[in-house]
Amino acid sequence: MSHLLHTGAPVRTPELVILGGPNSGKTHYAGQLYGRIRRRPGLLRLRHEQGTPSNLAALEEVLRCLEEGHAASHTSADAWAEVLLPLVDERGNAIDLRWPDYGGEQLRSVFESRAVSDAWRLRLTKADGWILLIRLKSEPTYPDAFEELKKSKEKASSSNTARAVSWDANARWVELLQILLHVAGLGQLSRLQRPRLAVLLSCYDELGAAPQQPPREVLNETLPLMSSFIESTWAPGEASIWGLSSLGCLLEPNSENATFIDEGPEHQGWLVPPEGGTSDTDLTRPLAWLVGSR
Ligand SMILES: Nc1nc2c(ncn2[C@@H]2O[C@H](COP(=O)(O)OP(=O)(O)OP(=O)(O)O)[C@@H](O)[C@H]2O)c(=O)[nH]1
Ligand SMILES: [Mg+2]
Repeated sequence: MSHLLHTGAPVRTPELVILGGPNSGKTHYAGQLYGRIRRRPGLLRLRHEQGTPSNLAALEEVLRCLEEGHAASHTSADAWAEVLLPLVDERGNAIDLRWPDYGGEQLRSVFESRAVSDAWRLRLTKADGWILLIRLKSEPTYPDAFEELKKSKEKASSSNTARAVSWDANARWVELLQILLHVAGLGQLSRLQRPRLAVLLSCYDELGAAPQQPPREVLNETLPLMSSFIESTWAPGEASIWGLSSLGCLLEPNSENATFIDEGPEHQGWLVPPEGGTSDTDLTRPLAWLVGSR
């Protein structure tokens, strides 16, 4: 999709959908992206001829919290806010990107009620790229459950009761992705070229994974079923898996982190690219890949 600026230069307007449950890191990634494109540009930066975009109060607020060394607050369950980021890539291509933030409970309730609002259906159908934020540390899995199944009833641990009421994250993500693909009208007979999928393993610092390990391997070790679902659903090269640490460490609402205060949030946070290797401070890389600027 594109429209013309009054200068005659075409501006691309790719649509992205951000998918992440509560506490998955959506708001802090958005705030850190904003700090990067404004103050420490990488592959994507702000288009200054546009002046300061006017609807950025929410992101300014996240950055202000981080400058004071503490976390921003949880986004309320029914909130939906969208900002328009006028960007330019390395080659000088102008891109207008609408970036949404919302309470992650909305995605959870899609799964639980198996119902998708018209607004979500439209977004999913129109999107050129999907971003999936997964905080692996908070994903419940039960790798020992199969072993337990072999034991007699008396010997099996009582934690089986908990398993019976809580879904393994593998099954939950595959089910959710199937619902979303179905709603978006995307069949799974042939592997998908569009929308591109960027899986961001958020709060990657919590996992202690070595940067040289490709994040795909980390996903595969932790959520093997979900990882193979992605590999068999998307065409090779159209899904990529990144390690994302927007903050580099955990901040609480009452933290006073001296490094954030002294050096500024734009100097914190890093990601591990799909191929692994050294970590990179350019948090815009997954977006540049999604919108085809890389
Ligand atoms: N360790 C670590 N913690 C992080 C990072 N990014 C965010 N967090 C923490 O994770 C918590 C949740 O992050 P948010 O960005 O608020 O999550 P959200 O997806 O917007 O959550 P909802 O608003 O509830 O939908 C916050 O307490 C952050 O401090 C990170 O890179 N590393
Ligand atoms: Mg939030």
